[in-house]
Amino acid sequence: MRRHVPGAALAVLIAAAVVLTAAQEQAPNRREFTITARDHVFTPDRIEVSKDDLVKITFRAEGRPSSFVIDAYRIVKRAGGGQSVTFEFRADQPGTFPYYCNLTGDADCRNTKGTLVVKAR
Ligand SMILES: [Cu+2]
Repeated sequence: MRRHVPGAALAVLIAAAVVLTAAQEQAPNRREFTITARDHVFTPDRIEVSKDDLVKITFRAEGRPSSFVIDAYRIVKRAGGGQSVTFEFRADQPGTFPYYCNLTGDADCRNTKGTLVVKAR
């Protein structure tokens, strides 16, 4: 037996679906973190986001200069001692990525490490 859906009701349903889809595409999750480097330690040393989040990081070097590098995202940021740098990126690659300091003036820089986790949706 065939059921008849009133045309107006169908139009409302379609309109609602279109609005929901548009909202999901236009409103990425925004995530904000402050990461501090002090005495060759990043705090926090792990951040977790979801794929396609828009990630804003304020990177601050306490004391000596430091840098913040994520190879897979081609991020290389440097902050002078006592200074901050703020940047954004879209977490479009899922996976686990190290972040580290690539400065060479100080041997301990190579031990300044953290982990970015981008979870698949
Ligand atoms: Cu360093």
